[in-house]
Amino acid sequence: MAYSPILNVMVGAARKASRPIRRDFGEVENLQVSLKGPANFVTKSDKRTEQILHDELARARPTYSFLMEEGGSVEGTDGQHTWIIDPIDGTTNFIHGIPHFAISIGLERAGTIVAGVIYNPITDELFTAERGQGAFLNDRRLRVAARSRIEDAVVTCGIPHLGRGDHELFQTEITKVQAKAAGIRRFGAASLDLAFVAAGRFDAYWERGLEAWDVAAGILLVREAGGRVEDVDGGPEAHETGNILAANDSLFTQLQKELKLPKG
Ligand code: 2AM
Ligand code: CA
Repeated sequence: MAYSPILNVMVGAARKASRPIRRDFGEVENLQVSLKGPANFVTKSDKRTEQILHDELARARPTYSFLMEEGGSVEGTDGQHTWIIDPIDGTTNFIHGIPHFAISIGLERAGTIVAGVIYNPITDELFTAERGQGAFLNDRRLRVAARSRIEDAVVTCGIPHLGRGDHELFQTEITKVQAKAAGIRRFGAASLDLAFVAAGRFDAYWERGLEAWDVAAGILLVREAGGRVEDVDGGPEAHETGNILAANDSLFTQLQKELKLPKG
C-alpha cells in the first residue's frame, strides 16, 4: 500500500524495530521454563526497541519532540510535533509468551494526534491512520462495528493490576457492563484493543489509568474508522486523562451512562 511520507517514516521505523522483537519473542518462549522467567530479558528488549524507534524517527524528523514509555520526554526544537511511543504495548503478554502485543507510534501536532501506527510483529498486522485519511489494517480500510444494541456488543476492557488503579471501581464497572453487554473480553494491550475497535472486532473498549503512549495512535485509528473516543467521564482529551472509552456513537452514549463518574 502507498503511504504518505509521514506514515512511511513511521511504518519503516516500526518494521525495523520489529525484527529484534521477533527474535526476542522466540527466546521468551524458551525462557518460560526457567524459574527466573524472562522479565529482565524483556526489559532489555523493550529498551532496545525504543532506541531503534527513536533513532529512526529522529533521523527522518530531527526537530520533533519525543514522549516515550521508557525514556520519558525529549524536547525537540520544533515546538509543534511530538512522537508518542510505546515500544512494546502489552508487556505482560510478551513476558508470558502470548503473541498479543504491539509497537505503538503516535504523532501529535499542536495537541492533536495526526498520525498513528500500531504493529503486532508476530501476527504482522499493521494498523495505520492519518487524520482525515481513514484507518487501515494492512491495505484494508477500517470501519467500526455498526452494532447499536448494547446487548449485542462485545466489550473489551483493561483490569487494573496488583498495586495499580482503583480495584473497587473496576468491580463496580464490570458488574454494570456485565448486566448489559453480550460479552466482555480482556486482552492486555491497550493499543490493540483500540485497533480492534477500529477494525470492528470489538464493539467497545474502556480502561482507566492509561498513559498517552498506550493510546495515542489507537485513538486516531478509532476516530478515522468512524468511532468515538473520549475520556470516560466526559473530561478533556482522553490521551491526557488516561481514562478512555471507545465505541461507535450509539454504544458510546449507552456505555458512558454506565461508566461515567459523577463530577467532584
Ligand atoms: P504496557 O504493556 O506497555 O505496560 C493493559 O491493561 C494495558 O495497560 C497495556 O496497554 C499496558 O501497557 C497498560 N499499562 C500497564 N501498566 C501500566 C501503568 N503502570 N501505567 C499505564 N499503563 C499501563
Ligand atoms: Ca503500554
